[in-house]
Amino acid sequence: MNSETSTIKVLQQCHELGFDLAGVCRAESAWSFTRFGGWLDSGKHAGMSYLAKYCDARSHPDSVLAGVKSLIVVGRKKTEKGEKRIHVEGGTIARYAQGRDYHLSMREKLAELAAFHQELFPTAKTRFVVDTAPILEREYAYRAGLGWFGKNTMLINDELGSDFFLGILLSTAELAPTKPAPEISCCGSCQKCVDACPTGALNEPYFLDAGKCLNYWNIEHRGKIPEEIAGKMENRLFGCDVCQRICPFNREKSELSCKTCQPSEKFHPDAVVLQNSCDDSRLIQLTLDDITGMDEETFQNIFRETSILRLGLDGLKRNAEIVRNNITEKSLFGDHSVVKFTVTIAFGDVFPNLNRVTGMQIELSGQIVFRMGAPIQSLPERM
Ligand code: B12
Ligand code: SF4
Ligand code: SF4
Repeated sequence: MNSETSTIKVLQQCHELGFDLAGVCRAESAWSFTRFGGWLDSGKHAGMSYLAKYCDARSHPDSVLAGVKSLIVVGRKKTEKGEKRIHVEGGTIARYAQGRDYHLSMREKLAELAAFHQELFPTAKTRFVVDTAPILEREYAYRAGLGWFGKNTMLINDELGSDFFLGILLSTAELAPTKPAPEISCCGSCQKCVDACPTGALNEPYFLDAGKCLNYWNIEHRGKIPEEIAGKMENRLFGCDVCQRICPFNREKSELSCKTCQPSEKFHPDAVVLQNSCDDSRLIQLTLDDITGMDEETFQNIFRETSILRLGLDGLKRNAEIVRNNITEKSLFGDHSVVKFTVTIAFGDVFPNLNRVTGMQIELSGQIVFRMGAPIQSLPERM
């Protein structure tokens, strides 16, 4: 069998296994490795030290599988039908985490793909990865033709938008490559995601500053979340979807698996909030109080096989407390925009617990900066 025929057979199998996207690229050095190094050097990886630790390994997929020749890159949409889903009243959960952990479903499908591949190439060595190995997945997904890079750093597919996950089957067999997307980015003059990000994490488009990204803080970070970040979480209990929900490539294409589930306009339209009327029998409804009072056994039972399990009960309780505080403040001071001021004194920052002055009202969850002698002026976002 020649390499073109092998590629066609593998892609057909990907389709049969239920992957929404699939392509093949050669296992060559990552051209965006220098770019990745620059991102690390500027400290944009925040506390994700594992990215720096295994930095060099990302220069070539050989570090993941010795002798690798081809990468079969697959993409799978978030599937929710029939899955357990969790709804927390008052708090939003990023769309990707509302059902079963995608690592599990992707790995199951990739194992089947690997078995099929082994039948085609009995002597080939393979390994599959989903986030679990030092490989620049989005670059190889671009090279295999699955999509292009958005200013929000997501890999975007013209048809599917960015609501899909990536997985890679590495193989020592030689397969003919598919073509990359015609454009490296199709954002053009749009910068909705950059403008909508609540923390300015995308101020340098195409590079995400994880030290400002709410996804990093309320999912990856362990320990206390700084006050200025906590305030910006508003009602986001787990993750943040703003830069994806605002994207025209998702807005027009995304569909809700449950017709009674509508995007919530109450706080933020970024995450899909399930309504009480949702008739899904596998829907688990919780309140913020349920979470703050939860014991470990209940946590394990409810969140088993979800992405939230990895955060742990302490992390989830931390987020629930923050959301509850944010909600309380919001209902105390109404929904109007606040004007922020800075007052400065020579002795450095004081009142670390005060953040915003709203006319005569003071919100208690932020910071005011005082510096001697300077007139009161507008306070730019301090992050
Ligand atoms: C660390 C990490 C994070 C970090 C940092 C994210 C980031 N943007 O860097 C945090 C915790 C914030 C995060 C959040 C999310 N993540 Co994440 N994450 C990763 C992980 C493990 C590594 C990414 C990484 O190396 N980042 C460093 C930057 C510099 O690299 P990069 O974004 O991949 O881009 C490289 C190339 O693709 C290329 N490139 C990228 N853009 C452009 C643009 C141009 C013009 C050019 C020339 C090149 C180029 O150059 C870059 C440097 O080498 C990958 C899995 C993996 N192993 O790749 C998943 C991954 C990127 N995450 C994913 C997802 C789904 C998410 C979330 C949606 C989940 C959520 N709601 O919490 C959010 C999305 C936030 C966002 N806007 O990115 C998916 C993305 C799928 C997709 N369609 O793009 C991945 C691929 C996991 C997977 N297997 O599906 N994530
Ligand atoms: S996930 Fe939220 S905080 Fe992070 S870059 Fe996107 S909009 Fe900004
Ligand atoms: S919102 Fe606009 S700029 Fe951002 S990724 Fe989507 S198309 Fe690109």
